[in-house]
Amino acid sequence: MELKEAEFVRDYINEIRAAYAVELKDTSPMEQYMALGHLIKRYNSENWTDTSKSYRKNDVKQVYYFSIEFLPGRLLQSNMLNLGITDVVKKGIRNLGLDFDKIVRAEPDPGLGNGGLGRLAACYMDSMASIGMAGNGNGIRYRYGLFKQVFMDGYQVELPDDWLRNGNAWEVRRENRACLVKFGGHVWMQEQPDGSLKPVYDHTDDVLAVPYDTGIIGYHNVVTNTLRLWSAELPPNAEEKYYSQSQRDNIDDITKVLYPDDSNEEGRSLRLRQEYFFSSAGVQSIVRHYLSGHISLKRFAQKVAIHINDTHPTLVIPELMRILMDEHDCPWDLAWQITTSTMSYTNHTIMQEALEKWPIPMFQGLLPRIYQIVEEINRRYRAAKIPVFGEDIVDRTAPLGDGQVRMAYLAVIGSHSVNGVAPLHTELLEKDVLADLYRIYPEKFNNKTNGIAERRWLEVANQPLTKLIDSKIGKEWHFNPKLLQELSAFEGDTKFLNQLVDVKKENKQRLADYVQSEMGITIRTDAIFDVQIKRLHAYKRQVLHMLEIIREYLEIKHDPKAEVTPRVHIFGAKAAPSYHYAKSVIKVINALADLVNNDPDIGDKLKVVFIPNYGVSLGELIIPAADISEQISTASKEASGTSNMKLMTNGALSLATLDGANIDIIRAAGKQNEYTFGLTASDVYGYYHRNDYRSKAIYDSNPELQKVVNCLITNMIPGISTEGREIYDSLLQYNDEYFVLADYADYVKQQKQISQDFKDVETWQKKSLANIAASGTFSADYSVARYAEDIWQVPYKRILK
Ligand code: H53
Repeated sequence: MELKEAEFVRDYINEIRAAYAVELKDTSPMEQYMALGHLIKRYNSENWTDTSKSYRKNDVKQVYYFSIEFLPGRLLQSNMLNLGITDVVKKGIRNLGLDFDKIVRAEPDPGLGNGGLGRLAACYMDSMASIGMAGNGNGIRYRYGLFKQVFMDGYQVELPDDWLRNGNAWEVRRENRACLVKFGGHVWMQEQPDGSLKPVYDHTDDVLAVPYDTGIIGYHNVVTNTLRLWSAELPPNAEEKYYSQSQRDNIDDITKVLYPDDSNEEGRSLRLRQEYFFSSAGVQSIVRHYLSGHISLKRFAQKVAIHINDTHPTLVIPELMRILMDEHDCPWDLAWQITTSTMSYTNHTIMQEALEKWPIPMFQGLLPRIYQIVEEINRRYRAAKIPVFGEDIVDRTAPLGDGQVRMAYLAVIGSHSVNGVAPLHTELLEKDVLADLYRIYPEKFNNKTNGIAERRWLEVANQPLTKLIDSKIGKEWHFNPKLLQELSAFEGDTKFLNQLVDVKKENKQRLADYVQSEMGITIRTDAIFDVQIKRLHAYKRQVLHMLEIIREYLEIKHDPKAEVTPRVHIFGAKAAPSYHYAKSVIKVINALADLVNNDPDIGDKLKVVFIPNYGVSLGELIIPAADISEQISTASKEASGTSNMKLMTNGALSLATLDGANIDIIRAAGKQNEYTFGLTASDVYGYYHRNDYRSKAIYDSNPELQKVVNCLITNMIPGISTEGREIYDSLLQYNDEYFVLADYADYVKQQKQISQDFKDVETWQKKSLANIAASGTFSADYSVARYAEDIWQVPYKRILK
């Protein structure tokens, strides 16, 4: 948008006065931020209204991306960027004598997700708007986001994330679009005058779902889509009907807090209520919107695509069936045809414990009508498939089985498309996790490799690098990230390579300043910044990284005078509050950090920093500073990974197993520009099939490994007698479920190679450049374009080269 500095300054001062009735000089950074947010929202309001109007006028097919998590990150800078007003606003703010960085930091980072899944949903929202596609988000407005992590005595402590305390500048509450979501009660069949039966749903517990909309601003294209998050409230007739305190609490609880675990579905009834709540509210509002512009539901699937992000929103399937049949008198077959043509599903994990299953009695009690529909889906599925495929395979894949509602199977059966998120992951779905369903519906399966919002992770997070890239290849890559490839022409340009070194140094300094001021640890910027940022989980193997740190420590202790390449090991990771083992790993890494960082023999050769409260905002600080990107999951377990892509685009070299999208990154940037190691997915499956993995044998045959692992139980690291033993036992007594010891030697070899290679600045920088240049294909712009073409069948405007 066009904005003059003088106009901005005038508007901003007025905004501050109107909102706070004080002079600018007396406002806090929070007030300055809120006023700026409101002003930018107002500047963009016409785009938002016009976008909705034009979708309606042109009867454009809409995509609704249902996700129980969205992790958008702070919106101020990315909205300014996408509107093209960054320079003007920054200048205006500076000339008013305010500190722009402080204003940026005053914005709470909405923690409405746990990790990769929620961040992916947010990246996709950005890209859908940016390529000019009618894509809306649908989720939950949690009053408390993911807990704030602090460390006390090295242990993780969780504090509530009261992110709405000062209000939310970007959202619009739309009470007039609220709808009722019904739980519990009874269903009975009432005979109609024509003799047919119609379900009547009685004595329900009703919850009012109120939408809060946030405009998702496209990149330089006047498009603004909508992210709709639902909040649970008392129904409007609350005064007339008596609600006990516990009923009120039950309603309040639904959208109170995000479940802080993304890898272990505990099957709690509150979680199921959350899932039905936003699925039902979302589908109701979609049908209502559709019917405001169409007379018949017959063409619904031509105008609406609903996407199920992981299994959590799977109930959109029976919910749409319910609305079509019970509220619009659709016969089953037509309703089913409309529903399956509308729905598509992405699977994000092969981990069994993350595949949702609900006990039937709980499900039926909470959602009696929805259960009837699921039962009928189940009955018809069995009736249709048993004659063709036999009873065994149909038993194994039916939506109901073993006394449970199996959400992933329901999602596959009720959708026209099922995709994994990286080629290896999709292959494993087809061959293993969903192999039976793949046999029955091979045509539904496809791969859509994940992507990232390139602009946030470069243009917002790494402005120095962005400027440097622009100076070399212009700005067209902002619209077509694959054009970053043009950078490879400068591989031999020593001056440019040196400039890249300077940029990295500047970013490392920024992170070092943060670490100094927040943690009191001094780190040197000429050290290798070796970064592992992701949820704490056994399969992501922070333990392997930890063993390497112990090894490096022992090596320096053994010969303090020997020359080493200095290193800083940087971790960011939250553990689910109930994940005991993950919390022990945090404690041990923190204890190790204390030991290493304070040992005079070590000095600044080796440092370990576990930065608390990792999230999108910290990612923006850490990622641009990284030299090494640790992507060391047990092969087959990480469906895709996306931090691998963000780190790559910021010039980090991957130290990676052949897992998830690492494989594609390695292929894109060239094997010689990454460090790969370890078992492959088929090696891992080989061990499973033969059942012959013996971690103890590996331990017994490697004296160095013994020394390292033994440090967990020898008191060398103070204060971890319980936690060290727990990890030690997991590796040896419980046979090392994630093959840490199997990969240890190969991993160490690559770490040693890295220490060697880092000394050759020019060669290193060439590798870094190769990563940046090849990273464009991992832009979410291309991913959503492929979803649009292959799955959703919706148009988009940007021409992607
Ligand atoms: O989803 C990411 C993947 C990543 C995978 C992650 C994920 C969650 O964050 C939560 C639940 C779940 O089933 C999967 O672990 O590999 O990159 C986005 O696809």
